[in-house]
Amino acid sequence: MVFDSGGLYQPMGGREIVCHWLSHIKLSRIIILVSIVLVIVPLITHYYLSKVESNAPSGDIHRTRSKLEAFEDFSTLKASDLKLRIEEMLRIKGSVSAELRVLEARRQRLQLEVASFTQRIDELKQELLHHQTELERLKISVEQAQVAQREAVQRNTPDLALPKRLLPSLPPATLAAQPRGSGSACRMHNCFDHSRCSLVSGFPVYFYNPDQHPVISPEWEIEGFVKTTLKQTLGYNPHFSTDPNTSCIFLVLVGEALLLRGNSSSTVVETLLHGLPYWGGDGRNHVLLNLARSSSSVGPDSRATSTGARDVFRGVDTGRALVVQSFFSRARYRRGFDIIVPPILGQPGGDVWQECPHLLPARRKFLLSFQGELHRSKETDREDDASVTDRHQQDIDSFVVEHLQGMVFRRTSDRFLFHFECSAGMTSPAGTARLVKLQPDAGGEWELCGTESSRAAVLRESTFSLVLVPTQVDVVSTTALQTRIYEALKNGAIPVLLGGDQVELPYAEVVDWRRAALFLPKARVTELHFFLRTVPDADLLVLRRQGRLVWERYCASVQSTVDTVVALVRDRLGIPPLPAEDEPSPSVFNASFVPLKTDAIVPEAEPEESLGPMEPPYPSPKFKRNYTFFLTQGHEVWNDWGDPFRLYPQLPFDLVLPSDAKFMGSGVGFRPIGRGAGGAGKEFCESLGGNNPREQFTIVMLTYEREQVLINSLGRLYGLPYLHKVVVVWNSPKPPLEDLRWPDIGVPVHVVKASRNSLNNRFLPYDAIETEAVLSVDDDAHLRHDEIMFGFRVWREQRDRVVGFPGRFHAWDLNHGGWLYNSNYSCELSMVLTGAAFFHKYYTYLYSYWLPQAIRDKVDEYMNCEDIAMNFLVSHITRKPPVKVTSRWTFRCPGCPVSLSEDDTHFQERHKCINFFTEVFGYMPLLNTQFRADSILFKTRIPHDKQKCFKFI
Ligand SMILES: *[C@@H]1O[C@H](CO)[C@@H](O)[C@H](O)[C@H]1NC(C)=O
Ligand SMILES: *[C@@H]1O[C@H](CO)[C@@H](O)[C@H](O)[C@H]1NC(C)=O
Ligand SMILES: *[C@@H]1O[C@H](CO)[C@@H](O)[C@H](O)[C@H]1NC(C)=O
Ligand SMILES: *[C@@H]1O[C@H](CO)[C@@H](O)[C@H](O)[C@H]1NC(C)=O
Ligand SMILES: *[C@H]1O[C@H](CO)[C@@H](O)[C@H](O)[C@H]1NC(C)=O
Repeated sequence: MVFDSGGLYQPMGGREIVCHWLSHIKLSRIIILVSIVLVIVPLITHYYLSKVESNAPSGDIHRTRSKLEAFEDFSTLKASDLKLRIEEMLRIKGSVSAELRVLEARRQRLQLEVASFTQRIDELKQELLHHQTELERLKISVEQAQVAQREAVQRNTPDLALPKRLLPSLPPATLAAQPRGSGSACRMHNCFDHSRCSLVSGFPVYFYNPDQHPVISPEWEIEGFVKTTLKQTLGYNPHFSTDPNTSCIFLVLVGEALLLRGNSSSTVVETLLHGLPYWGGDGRNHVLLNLARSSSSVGPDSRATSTGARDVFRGVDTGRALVVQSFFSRARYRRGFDIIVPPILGQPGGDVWQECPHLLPARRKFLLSFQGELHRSKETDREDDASVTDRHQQDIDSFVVEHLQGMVFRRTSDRFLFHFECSAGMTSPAGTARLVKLQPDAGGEWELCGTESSRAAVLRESTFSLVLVPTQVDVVSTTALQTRIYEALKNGAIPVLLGGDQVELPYAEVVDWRRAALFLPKARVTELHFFLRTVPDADLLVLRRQGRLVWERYCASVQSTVDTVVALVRDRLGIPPLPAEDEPSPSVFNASFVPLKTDAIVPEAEPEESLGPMEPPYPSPKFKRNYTFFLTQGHEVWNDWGDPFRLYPQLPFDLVLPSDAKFMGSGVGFRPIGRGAGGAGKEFCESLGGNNPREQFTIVMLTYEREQVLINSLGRLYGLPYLHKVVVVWNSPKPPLEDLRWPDIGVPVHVVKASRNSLNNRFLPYDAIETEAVLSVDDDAHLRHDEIMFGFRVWREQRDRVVGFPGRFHAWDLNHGGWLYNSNYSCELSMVLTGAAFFHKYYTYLYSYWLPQAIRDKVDEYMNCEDIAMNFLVSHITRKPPVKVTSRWTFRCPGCPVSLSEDDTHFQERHKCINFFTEVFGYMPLLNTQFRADSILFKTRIPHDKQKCFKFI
């Protein structure tokens, strides 16, 4: 209410009165009067106006007039009258102000009322908006459900699931004895009984207990270590079976001869072999393991000149059995049938990573090193065709050696270490050097000098390690050669095989050796130095890293050798591996207990936009590529990111279809935006789009005795689109309080009872996780729905990476060297913490079963660093940095113990973790990135009738 004097009171009249009066009264009074008038006039105005208001609408104007007329006589009044008048005026003033107060109160009341109505309107508008969003969402949901229904109706190829393993029921039938030597032409198609190995058999492997069925000459000793270890490790192999009736292949450990005497060994071996209960006349589907073990890992009391495995099968009729060993002559080796393995040199037990040096620096003291001595056996002096060839080869070798020796004296900054004769002085400081005759009957073999540790010392100082293949051309592999390669890989010296074109390396049909070693024909020895100098650091490190991968995965121990042999035969047959095991997820509640529910969810903040449809639960399809994935991605599985020993339900590397496929016959499961026509925000929110079929994600939340924090976090997930399930890992030994009220958020909340309180539980491959996408969040993390949705969409396009919100980096310690963990603001990051990040379920298997145990132990020791370990793992596998996603606000967690993450010991531990993990991996796998994902139309000017992808991000 504006109090305006202009309307009813005439200002002209007022001024006239004053003028008239002035002429009669002295100046001194004038001032008083003026002030009085100045006070009174407005008061009167108030008064009359209030009268006007209260007595409206009629009669009041007249009354106002009469009052005003009284002022006409004002001039004629005496001072005493004036006083009276003033008193009256004051009285009037009093009543006026009283009325004013009332009015003011009323005004305020009305204002309040207006405000409350406005608020109500706003609320209603909000509600309307919410209902519209909800309606919108329901509409989308209905549409999506219809699409899903149509899909289900149209699908004419039902999911295949073979009901039963097809297994043979009898041991191999005994066939009539084959003529001697008929096995020499064996290949898989003519000597292998495929009928025992159905695609769905699961590839059972029977192992003859070497104590019950020893295949060794009575004069030989089988080495206890290999026998015991093999028995143990086979127990860990999932294909291992004790039932010969149903098995596909039969493993036979053939005596590792430590000592060979006499001449009848071949007959003895043959008799023992043919006497095996399931030999079946020709040894079909038998795999004869002859695992070499070099003397250096045998105890000091053992015979100094013990041999590794020689060709124990010389003169033995092995029939149709596959032969697995390190030594093969060209005549005996049946490519694609027999298997070359590295010698067994690993120490029993212990993590293999501890045996490897750091991959860096790229260049070491010596560019190239070689230590060995050419062994010339009497056999090569025989006068026949082979020896003529061998002589020629010996000439070549002499030339090679001469040339190499010349290289040392050339004017070059590169350093070489060549010893072509073993001598006590050079090999080991302790002077215990001795010649290890690994292949006494193989002429032209380059024998190893010194002990394993003295050789390792040299290899660790060498960038490249020269491997001279035997002079003999009729061998495809020798134990000494394989030992050299094994030791070079282990010690990070890249093997350079001079004459590499004439030999075969272990598991060559699956392992791509060209990524781990260099091959040169002997004739190129003159170009060797030039060639090595051209290798840039990046390639050098790739070669070295790949070498270590091959060594760790396929060579390092008895276990890896046996697993690889089994996997290789299985791979040949096209049978898929057995599935990786999920972790059982027992509920924290017993079967009879029904947890209490909260009455109704009051969403903390209304979603202001429709983010996606509400869908019925849709677990990701599993095991769709059992029989094809080894065909299309087998190379990567064996040589890159894969694990050839296990079958995983899905992989982050699964292939994508060409874009047109989804519109031309392969559209099942796809949800193209605008049904393929595309579109901005509105259409975008209706479908997932992208290159992958529809899917949902699982939230995994680790919690420890913070029930209310957890319950609040769960409540905030109400109405989150594409959420399949929430898996809460209950790390506390105490079960949740019985009267704890759990929010009903529209999707199942599965509370898993953890077997112990460990941060590693966050990454267990629980069977309750039925989607590929896993969103790992801290129990106190506060993520908005649009942030989660956007993160999910980004992850769908970066399925092999960690995609999330809080970024951190590893910084170089300028003062002390080594790595520091850093959480400061930075324009570069290398880790995304798993307190709020998406990753593929595949990585939970790798984290739990594949990562060296030392890392999980360190996580348990510090109760810290599990997120760093996960980033290491993923960057190691992919060689890519994680992806940071824009959040609307900086990631925050209100209930977070700020003190904890800023706590000094917490940081100190994280520094230590980073350095320790680097040691385990042998290099720093983390990579830097300056990339952050925003939604496409973020900060883009778009027409008003179009919506952005997200309102705020
Ligand atoms: C693929 O392998 C998995 C795990 O062994 C099995 O559950 C699934 O039924 C198999 N699928 C087909 C089509 O054979
Ligand atoms: C394997 O088959 C044989 C012959 O039918 C039978 O005697 C034997 O009990 C079977 N063994 C097993 C483990 O089933
Ligand atoms: C299940 O748990 C509830 C509460 O913890 C307990 O009262 C009840 O006896 C349990 N029932 C069984 C069968 O263990
Ligand atoms: C983070 O930045 C502050 C201020 O620049 C600095 O004092 C502190 O040392 C930094 N912390 C780390 C871990 O680098
Ligand atoms: C070697 O074989 C011959 C003929 O079979 C036999 O007479 C001789 O005793 C054998 N020598 C040894 C050490 O077994």
